[in-house]
Amino acid sequence: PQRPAAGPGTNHATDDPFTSSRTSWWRQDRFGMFIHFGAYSNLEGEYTRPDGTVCRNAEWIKRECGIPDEAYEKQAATFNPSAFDAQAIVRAAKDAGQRYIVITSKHHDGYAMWPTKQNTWNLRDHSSFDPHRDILAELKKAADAAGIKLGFYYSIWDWHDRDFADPATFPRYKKRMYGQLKELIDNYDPALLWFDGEWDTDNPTNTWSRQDGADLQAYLHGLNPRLIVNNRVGKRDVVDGDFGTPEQEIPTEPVDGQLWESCMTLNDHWGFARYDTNWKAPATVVRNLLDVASRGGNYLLNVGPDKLGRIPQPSVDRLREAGRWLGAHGQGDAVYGAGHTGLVADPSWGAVSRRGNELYASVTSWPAAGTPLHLTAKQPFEIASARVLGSSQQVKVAPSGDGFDLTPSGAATDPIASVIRLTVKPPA
Ligand code: FHN
Repeated sequence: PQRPAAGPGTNHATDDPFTSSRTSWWRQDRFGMFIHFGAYSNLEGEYTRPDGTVCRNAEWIKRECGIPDEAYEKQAATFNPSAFDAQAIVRAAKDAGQRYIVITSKHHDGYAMWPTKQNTWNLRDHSSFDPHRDILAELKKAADAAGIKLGFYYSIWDWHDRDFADPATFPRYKKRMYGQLKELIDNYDPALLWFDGEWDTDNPTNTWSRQDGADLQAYLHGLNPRLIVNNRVGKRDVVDGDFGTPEQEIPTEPVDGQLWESCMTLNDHWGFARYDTNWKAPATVVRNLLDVASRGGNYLLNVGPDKLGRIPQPSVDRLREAGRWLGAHGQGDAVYGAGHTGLVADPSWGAVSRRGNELYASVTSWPAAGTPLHLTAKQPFEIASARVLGSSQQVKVAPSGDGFDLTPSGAATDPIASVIRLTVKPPA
């Protein structure tokens, strides 16, 4: 189920997200970890129906496999993520170079991953998990200790709450939703709320309106004026929060004339699916990140913990390799705090980002000796110096046509991508 493309929006925050101090950490950090973890994780992607047929899905398994409420509630009662290790999760994010985390606090199935007082459909009251533990509190403590910002995904669409599906009783649902969001803000102080499930194309009972979105955003900023909120807080064509959320894609142009973050899975699913084998290569992860950063976007890359709460080893391995690249030779400077340049690289060889007076040409297809890489300049640039990170080789910079050519003298420094750092002469 993919959301329709977002339309133009108006930000209802009190300031301009592009320049606000409220969003500055988010605009600098660039790379985050998405975590899809919930009662669906307990099924690990597979459900055997009473007639013996096997149905596969991840976080949509209840709806897509037609699991009756009582059967889903029965399986959720066995959910026991005893191996959930917040420090290991934060370490995996740090090792990947991911500087913020967004975890599902409540997905469409309505199951809350914290001890909410609004209902008993949650990890504290409806599971086999240790009632003395609170995984969101554990993650918040570990994230704070590691200097990682923590945000919560929250689905407006709720398949479990009876009052959601009936427009006549929807206000009762909305009251509980506001109550849950206040619990999350008061008890865990998230830096960001990542809403979802606001769309109504495949959800005819969803009566969430434009005004609902604007009211919710005002309510949230009343609780915490520093909170960052994504564009799925309300109807995408009017109320759009602080940033757009293209999903499983990298848009070539800015989304809705606003900040944006591309969210993607590392394999085929958001939630854990034991049968999933289609993993993105580390090179794909890094190249996507470089592409997104060069356009001034963020990249939110997902992990789906298994039923015990462990991040799958294939995820950990790929993320660690991405982090190795980012940490080598200062190559992360092409991403963190980097953004638009006014230059256009030829996508056949890579991307170019700007960070202050430094330009970073990230080359994913290194040229044969003596072959120039062309950069089209949309504005005049004067290059003071150029060097390949991690190498002593020289780079010849020469004006050429509508921009300039870069001709390195030696070989690439990294099979994933090599970075040529260009120092721009400040304007006279
Ligand atoms: O339906 C959800 C889906 O399960 C997942 O959470 C993604 C992540 O952005 N959002 C919705 C689909 O657009």
